[in-house]
Amino acid sequence: MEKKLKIGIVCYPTFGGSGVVATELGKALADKGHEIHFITYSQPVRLGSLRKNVRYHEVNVSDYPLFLYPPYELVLASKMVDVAKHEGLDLLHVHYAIPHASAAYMAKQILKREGINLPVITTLHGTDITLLGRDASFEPVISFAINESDAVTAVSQSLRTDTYKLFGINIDIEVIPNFLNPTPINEDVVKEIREEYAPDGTPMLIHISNFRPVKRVMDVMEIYKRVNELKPSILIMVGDGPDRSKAEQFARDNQLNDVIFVGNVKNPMELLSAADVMLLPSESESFGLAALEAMASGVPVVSSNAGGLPELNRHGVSGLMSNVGDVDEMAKQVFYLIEKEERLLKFKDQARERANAFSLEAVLPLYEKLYDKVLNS
Ligand code: GMT
Repeated sequence: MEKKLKIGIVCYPTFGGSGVVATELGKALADKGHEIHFITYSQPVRLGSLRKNVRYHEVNVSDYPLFLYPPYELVLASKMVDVAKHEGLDLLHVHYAIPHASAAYMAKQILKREGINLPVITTLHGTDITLLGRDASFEPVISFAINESDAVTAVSQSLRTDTYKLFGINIDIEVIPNFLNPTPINEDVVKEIREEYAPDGTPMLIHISNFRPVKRVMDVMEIYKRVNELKPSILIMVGDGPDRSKAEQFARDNQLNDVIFVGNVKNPMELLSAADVMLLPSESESFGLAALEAMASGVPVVSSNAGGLPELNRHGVSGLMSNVGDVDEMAKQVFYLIEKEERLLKFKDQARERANAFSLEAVLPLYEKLYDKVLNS
């Protein structure tokens, strides 16, 4: 793509994978010379210090006593209109159907009245489809917002299939997988982590998530308990969320003294580089960005085979997979990986190699091509 564009990116600015992907996409596009305008309610966690070609527009919802629920979507739509008009956006790329795609629809209609055409691209990430799609109170708005987008992408084939199954969709959904933009690793920090948490070659297992029920963190604990009986190891639990205290209680009740809960970490790449095996037993996972980050750090993944995970994790290559809830099998698989150093090293290399298929170089052109198509249609 030759022409440099002005692109608005709307995402959840939090620790979730969708925010990470949207932020990394924006940063990569800015590096290629496009002008990127992030429109979010707080600065995206992975944005870091502001850089060339990147601007940030905060959406502030005033808390009037009149509102029982502050109307975030309306303020977001107004901000989209304002940025599109005054910055001269060529297109808006929203991540998540609600409220972002529905707010974008409203912004688009307002701009249309003023003679401005603002194409909207919606990227579906998962929970808006796999969880909210089953909820009748959201379904009509999600279907409408998807159908009214100028282009729609899903982060895996599995998510695309689920979207067609759960919603009345009459628009083509293109699969563009998530990607990783590698950040330089500080090897001294990796060494320090290893020395602090897992000295003397003790295997270090890791789990990263938002500790929501869909992540099945209690399965992580059950798997670790079994593995630890076979081979003493360390488990690092990264992130925070509703099931964290339950998992902490389980560790105390079972005297699992080598489970360390580190909370949310802005950039987990050093922690990952120090780890040996990643555990991701999720109930559903449209892609599994945390697994990709692990693989890119040379960490094989023991995961469930839910959703889009089989499109990422290659069984017997980048890691191993089992049915959701089969903690006995997953524990056996972790032990199989850490039992022999030679085997673990082989899996580590293979995980790194598999992650290359999801490099920025491979995926960024797919988004640029889509922008081109939408703008020329
Ligand atoms: O996993 C979550 O609950 C967070 C959610 C998000 O908003 O980031 O993750 C979804 O989008 C990620 C980025 O595309 C995917 O890697 C995750 O698999 C997906 N989560 C689920 O499908 C549960």
